[in-house]
Amino acid sequence: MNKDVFSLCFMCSIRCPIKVKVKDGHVDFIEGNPHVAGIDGSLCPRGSAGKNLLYDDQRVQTPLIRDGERGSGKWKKAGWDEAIAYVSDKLSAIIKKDGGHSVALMERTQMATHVSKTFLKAIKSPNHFTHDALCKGSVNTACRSLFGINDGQIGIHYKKTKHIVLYGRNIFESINLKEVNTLMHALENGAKLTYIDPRVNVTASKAHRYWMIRPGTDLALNYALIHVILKERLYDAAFVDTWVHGFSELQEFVEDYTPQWAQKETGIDAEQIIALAREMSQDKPSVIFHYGYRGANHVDEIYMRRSLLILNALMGSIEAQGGLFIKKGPGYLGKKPARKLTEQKFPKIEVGRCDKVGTKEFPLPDPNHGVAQMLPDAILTADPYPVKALIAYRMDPLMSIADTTKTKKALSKLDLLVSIDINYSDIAWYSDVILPESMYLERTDCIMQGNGLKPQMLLREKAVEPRYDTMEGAMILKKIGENLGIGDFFPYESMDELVDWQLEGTGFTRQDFKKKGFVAYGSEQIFYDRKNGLPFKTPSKKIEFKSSLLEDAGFESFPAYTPVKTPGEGKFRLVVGRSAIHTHVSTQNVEYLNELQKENLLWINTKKAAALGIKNNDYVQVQSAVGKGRIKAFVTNFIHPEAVFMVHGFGHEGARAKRSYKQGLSDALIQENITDKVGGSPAYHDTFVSVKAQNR
Ligand SMILES: Nc1nc2c(c(=O)[nH]1)N[C@H]1C(S)=C(S)[C@@H](COP(=O)(O)OP(=O)(O)OC[C@H]3O[C@@H](n4cnc5c(=O)[nH]c(N)nc54)[C@H](O)[C@@H]3O)O[C@H]1N2
Ligand SMILES: Nc1nc2c(c(=O)[nH]1)N[C@H]1C(S)=C(S)[C@@H](COP(=O)(O)OP(=O)(O)OC[C@H]3O[C@@H](n4cnc5c(=O)[nH]c(N)nc54)[C@H](O)[C@@H]3O)O[C@H]1N2
Ligand code: SF4
Ligand SMILES: [Mo]
Repeated sequence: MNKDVFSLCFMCSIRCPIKVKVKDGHVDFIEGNPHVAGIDGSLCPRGSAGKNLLYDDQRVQTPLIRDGERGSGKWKKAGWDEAIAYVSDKLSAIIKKDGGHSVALMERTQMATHVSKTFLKAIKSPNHFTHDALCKGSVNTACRSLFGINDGQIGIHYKKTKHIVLYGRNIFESINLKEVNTLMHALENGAKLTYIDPRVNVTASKAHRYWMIRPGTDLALNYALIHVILKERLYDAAFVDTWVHGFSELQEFVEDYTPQWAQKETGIDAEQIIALAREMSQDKPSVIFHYGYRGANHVDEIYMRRSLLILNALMGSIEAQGGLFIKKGPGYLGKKPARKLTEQKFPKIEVGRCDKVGTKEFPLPDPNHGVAQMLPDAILTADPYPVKALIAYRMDPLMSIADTTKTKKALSKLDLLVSIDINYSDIAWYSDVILPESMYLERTDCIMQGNGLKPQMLLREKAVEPRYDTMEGAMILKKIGENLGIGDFFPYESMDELVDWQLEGTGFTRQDFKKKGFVAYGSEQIFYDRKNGLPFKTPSKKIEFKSSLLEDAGFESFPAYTPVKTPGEGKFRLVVGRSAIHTHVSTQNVEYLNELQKENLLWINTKKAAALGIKNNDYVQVQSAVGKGRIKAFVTNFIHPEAVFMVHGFGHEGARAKRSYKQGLSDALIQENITDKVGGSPAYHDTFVSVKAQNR
């Protein structure tokens, strides 16, 4: 029997809407959902390889309990009842002795996140960690400091933009499919693209203007752009007068940051900086200074992100067609979003977070997400209290937190380490128990609320039955919860029942998703009135250049620029990023994707390589203060001489994932665990390394 099932891809976290063609209970073909504008049937390489993952026998097939040392790879197969009982008994003992707060759960935010949050709230633990800080924590804090809302509530209107400036936002390789398609159309329709990156990548190759910036100096460039914009009065005066708080303070601050000053710091020609400021002003307000994710990750990252958002505000591009917009939820149309289990009443949690987020020591990062890279320290120091158990749910702290050696040392102190994963990831391999989740084509998931210009809801519907002895994450947590005596917080017996519960009061049923895979609350795009209807949630109700959030916490709104360190003799700044073929640390073992890219390479500047006696394809040793490893060199003119670059996510240790095992080098092994203590992001690019030729 043939059927088409609308669902959501999960080869990465973007969760593009898909149409799955099913033939006799097997997935025959996956394509993008043709009903969704911007997707129009398309998929990225990883999305197309979803079928390959489904039929891969190298993913985890049954629950497993460790039968040797941590990381020894010795496993005992277990039934679900046995594995759940094992985990629950251990958790129960830990909670009894050390309290619920000694249990942490770490996950890449996803649709069932409200279930994991419920689990922790019910056992009275504040220690829910998401990927957010690792990915864009300082962007989140920067947005809250300026607008009073976080980056998740802000969108980018690529479709109508006239000029977009990307700072290391490698949009054509670090893919969000809808953004790629929409921006390509905008470029075809005459939009301009300026790209700034110490490395010439695919996005650089598509840009009208490319600047090879000296790594880490984006903030200097932005201060100079602001200087020119204010000096030449290139800003949107009406918008700024109405909506900006702290304009004169900014004016005074940027006085000395001239383009000539920035040229020395960034390596970008002063005349070029002035030209960009003027061009952007001509096209305002339909312009975007993209605030990015992972481009420049340094200890002062929050100020770099703020400077980008300030540039947008000066151009009046907030809530403008072709600029940035504030996302609208169903509430705007008088309708209700999907329910979340977290709306229930929970017992009071008496202690603060173990990463100290929300305390005087670490006041500004978002406590809804925590700062995951602080967890190793929290475990090692037992300050403010011991953490005894960790559930890693679709997140790998060993590869996604810098300094694997330190993370491993911390995890080895835990009484219990559980992974809910689909793969033999490094963290699963190191765990005490692996609880295998059904992969996305095999599971119905919680509702995805799609806020934006047109609020929607989307559903991941199961396309085929699970191939192996796996379960949905929301069911796994419910079963553990039942054993711990908190079962009442999980009022469902199946995913269908949970989705039905979520849809109560929304006016929609599961049936409504069958037609197109999503439901829309309204048909028109909603823009707020820029004259008097912008709902900023700051104390001044304006965009706070002078930020009460920062200043109340004892930080400056406009700290003086600190010159960026030059790497010492024979040293380089290690920068990392993604490739179009793989997702973070998840897909390196997927057969087709592994064929396309099996290992990562170390990009190194031609002249620097020659001086070190390194030739293309030679093995080199990369060493930092915390780790070292071997990787092949890619010798190229297309990288700034101060930097070396590698793609994140290689060098896996899970031996049963045979194709990716020990292929390439893990960036996390080399990077130091340093944090922007104001914004919350890791300063991934503040590690300096030496590079040596190795005997072939
Ligand atoms: N060193 C270093 N660290 C980084 C980064 C970096 O560039 N370098 N980038 C940062 C960024 S931007 C991000 S967003 C984070 C991402 O960090 P992570 O969330 O850790 O990375 P992912 O590869 O998305 O997924 C992690 C785990 O989810 C598992 N998984 C995949 N699909 C499923 C599923 O359907 N169910 C379950 N239960 N598990 C599944 C994978 O096997 C993998 O073990 O990493 C951050 N950390
Ligand atoms: N194919 C694929 N697509 C993805 C993902 C994936 O894993 N795979 N992950 C998704 C996620 S979670 C995220 S966060 C995004 C990340 O998307 P991006 O934010 O675009 O991040 P990266 O891929 O890390 O690219 C970082 C770029 O910044 C450059 N860079 C390094 N230092 C500097 C600097 O000082 N200044 C400037 N201007 N640039 C610098 C690097 O050379 C690199 O090209 O991608 C998303 N899309
Ligand atoms: S961007 Fe690619 S991998 Fe990510 S959800 Fe979309 S199709 Fe899937
Ligand atoms: Mo990310």
